Amino acid sequence: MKPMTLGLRAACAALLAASAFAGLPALAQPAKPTVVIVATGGTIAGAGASALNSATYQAAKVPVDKLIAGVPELASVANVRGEQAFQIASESFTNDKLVALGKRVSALLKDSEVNGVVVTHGTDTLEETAYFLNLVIKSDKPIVVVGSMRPGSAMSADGMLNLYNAVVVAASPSAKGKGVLVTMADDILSGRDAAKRVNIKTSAFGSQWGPLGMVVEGKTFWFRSLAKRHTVNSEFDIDTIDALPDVSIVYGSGSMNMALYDAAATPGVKAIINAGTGNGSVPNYAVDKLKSIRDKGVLVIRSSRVADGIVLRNAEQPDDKYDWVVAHDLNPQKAKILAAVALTKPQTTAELQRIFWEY
Ligand code: DAS
Repeated sequence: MKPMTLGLRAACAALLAASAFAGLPALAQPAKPTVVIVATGGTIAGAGASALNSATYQAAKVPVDKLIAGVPELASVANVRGEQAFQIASESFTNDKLVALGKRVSALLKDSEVNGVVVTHGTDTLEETAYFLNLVIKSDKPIVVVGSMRPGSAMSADGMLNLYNAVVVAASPSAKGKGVLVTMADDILSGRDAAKRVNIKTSAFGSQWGPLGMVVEGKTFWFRSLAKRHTVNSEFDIDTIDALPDVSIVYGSGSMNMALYDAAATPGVKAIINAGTGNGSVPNYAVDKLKSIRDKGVLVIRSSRVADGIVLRNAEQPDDKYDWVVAHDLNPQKAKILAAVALTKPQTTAELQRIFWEY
């Protein structure tokens, strides 16, 4: 009998191996994580008349199930299901919608079957919602807020990949405990300091402190973590918040009209964010107005209209003397969110200043 050739021997070995496993159950594939997409509207759900309409379109038109169907690759990343919380352009977000969204996200993350949540959102106030959730959701599971600068109907639309990246991050165990995240244009930003820095490009979002990481071809790469308190380390809890107090922003410039402050400090307003020039400066002719507002029990918080930097306490303005608070590195809209969340409980000026330094 002719000796078996190498090839025949290999074929027999393969057959033996296959038959040996034939009786065993197929190697169990790890269960895919479950990610819930909570849709609120925005450009990522927008529709324009033609592929050339990258900036002329209607936001908040496409329902969440169509968004998911538009990115079939999501199915390889996670078991994905969608909910339509709202269908609005995000400039129309209100405090009651923020609270309702926060409560829904919190409830979803309490479900042991849910590994992460993605919130699709307009880009105009995405930074406020992301920071709000970062302050009040008591979970270390990934929460990713995502939008797009072009509608899905436009040439080179950015929404599909932004959404895919958001689901990848929300499904990633490595994203746990990092606070609320924002995935835009391949960056993974912290919800705390992500901001819309350009109002018409796909590279619109950034942070003066840089991204936390990147997501590329379905993989996450991390380079730093947030140094501030958030989510499970926050003293604030959406489950104990039913409404947010009114906080106004007054935008600083040369030759300001003092009536703006009167209009901002209407009854019920708990704090005014002064978006001052430079390092949060207050014109000499406005100091008495702000002191009188403070005397009425309204808190005065100095932020800056300048995008980057930190507003220093007692630098050009005697904050101790006037009993004012500084917003640290927070832009005026983020300062408004933090002040509103903080003032769901009574705060002394010193307590509020601590909160602005810790969050
Ligand atoms: N109006 C904008 C919004 O809904 C559109 C967008 O960029 O998402 O925030």
